[in-house]
Amino acid sequence: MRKVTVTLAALLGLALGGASGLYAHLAEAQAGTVIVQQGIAFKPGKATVKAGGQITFRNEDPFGHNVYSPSKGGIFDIGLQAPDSETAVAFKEPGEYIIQCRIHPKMRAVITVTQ
Ligand SMILES: [Cu+2]
Repeated sequence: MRKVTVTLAALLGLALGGASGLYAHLAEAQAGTVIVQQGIAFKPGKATVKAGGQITFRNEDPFGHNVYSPSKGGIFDIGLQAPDSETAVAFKEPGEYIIQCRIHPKMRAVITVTQ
């Protein structure tokens, strides 16, 4: 199983103050969050992580996927992710990041990074 760590440059963080109360408990419960790529979908489609934390993307489909974010402040692209591989991405800046797959444009998830 291939494991790669990608660190975000995170030049511009979008500080979102409003959602912090709601997601505070979730963030703690989901330390070490995993999002799987399964059935041409990200599952779960939403996740919350504290700033500096990681989300691991694991491909459980029998074909390749990609994970990238076009969101300002969190732009990254892990390239082709082979079946049965996983990639951990660190999110440094608080904000909300859209996650997509270049191979399957309908695949989409939202990562909320809290303080
Ligand atoms: Cu895909």
